[in-house]
Amino acid sequence: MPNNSLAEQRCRFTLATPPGRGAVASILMSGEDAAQRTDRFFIAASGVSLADTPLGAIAFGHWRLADGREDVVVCRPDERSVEIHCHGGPIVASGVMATLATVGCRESTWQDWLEHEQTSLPVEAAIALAAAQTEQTAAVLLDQLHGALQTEIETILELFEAGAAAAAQERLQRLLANARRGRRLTEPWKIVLAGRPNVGKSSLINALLGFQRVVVHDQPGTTRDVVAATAAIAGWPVVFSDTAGLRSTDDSLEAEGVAGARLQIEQADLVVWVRACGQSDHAEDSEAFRTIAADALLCVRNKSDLQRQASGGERTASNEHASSDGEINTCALSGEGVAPLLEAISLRLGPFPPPGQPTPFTARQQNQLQQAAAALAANHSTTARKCLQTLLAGPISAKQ
Ligand SMILES: Nc1nc2c(ncn2[C@@H]2O[C@H](COP(=O)(O)OP(=O)(O)OP(=O)(O)O)[C@@H](O)[C@H]2O)c(=O)[nH]1
Ligand SMILES: [Mg+2]
Repeated sequence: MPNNSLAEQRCRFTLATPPGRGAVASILMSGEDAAQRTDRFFIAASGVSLADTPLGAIAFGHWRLADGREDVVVCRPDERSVEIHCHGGPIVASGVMATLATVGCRESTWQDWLEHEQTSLPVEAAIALAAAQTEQTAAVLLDQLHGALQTEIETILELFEAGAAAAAQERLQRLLANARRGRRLTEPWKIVLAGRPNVGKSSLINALLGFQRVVVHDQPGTTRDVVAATAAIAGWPVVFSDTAGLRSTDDSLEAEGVAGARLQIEQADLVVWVRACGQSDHAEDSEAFRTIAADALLCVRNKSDLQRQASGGERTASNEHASSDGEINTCALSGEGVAPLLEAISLRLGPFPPPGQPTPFTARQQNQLQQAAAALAANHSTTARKCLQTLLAGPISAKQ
């Protein structure tokens, strides 16, 4: 029986190269009898089976597929492992993997391959690093891969052993404070542009992105659905969401868009509240406005060109980039004020962790740290220690 559970435990494989086309695809295999299973399909040009090939030696030959054969290069880095390198078209790699499945090998994702039965900090860092979207986030994750977070948690555990609970708690709190930004290394900040219809939210998103991502029209109520666009600001990954202009309406489609906009506002890390110069909020959207925490709000006055025209082309306090009440004046059409707006957003996102700083970056890590800190505060030092030990190497089921 090819797929019985004993066989599954004995051998697994994963595609180590990214999906899509490439020059070469690499399949990793691990488990007892990996070489013998390979020999069911691998015909070496030398005539020597892989099981009889010395460890580390590279063997060339072909692979017997269900409907043909393909050239491959195989290698046994150690007793339990085999690497198979074949042509990089997805059909060839799938064909090779399909044959492995017929002899009881189980396919894993590359993430599960790394984690196997335990989630550890270096593995989480390797997975996060592979998905890093900017050089800056990659640098911080690389620090964690090199042990910054692990060493800090080991230090905290040593403080426990030495009975220094207060010092341990202080360091735990510092880690938790770092986690707020650390989570954003892997999950982008959510920035929502909101405000009345026709104030220029969509135009401003396009100006911030530097290309025409969303539809702009002189008709109020143009944007109906939430449109998201990813970008990076000062190295932080961000997702901008354009939303429907807030107003009460009898149009059920538009009303749905407005409800969606309100939901986006609730879930945002930062709301860029857009008004047009000279325009005040209506009571109906002031309500949505009031729900936004001060540290999650940035106010913008768009269409500063119209204000300037009205004041005869002169720059006044209300049409300079930053007005006296802290709002940023922009003209989405000319791009004026967009750089100061980006600067203000980047100040809100905050600085990057300095090199080498221990920084938690996953929900699992943050949860374990929170639990450890709460247990310690309640004098449950055994539980606190257990949480930290799980953090260093926990079962996959603890993954969030
Ligand atoms: N003069 C001037 N016009 C602008 C500016 N920004 C946008 N507009 C114009 O204002 C109109 C509305 O722009 P949009 O970007 O579609 O406005 P919106 O807030 O997304 O509108 P809704 O999707 O309906 O809520 C368009 O005709 C834009 O060209 C600006 O800075 N100055
Ligand atoms: Mg719009």
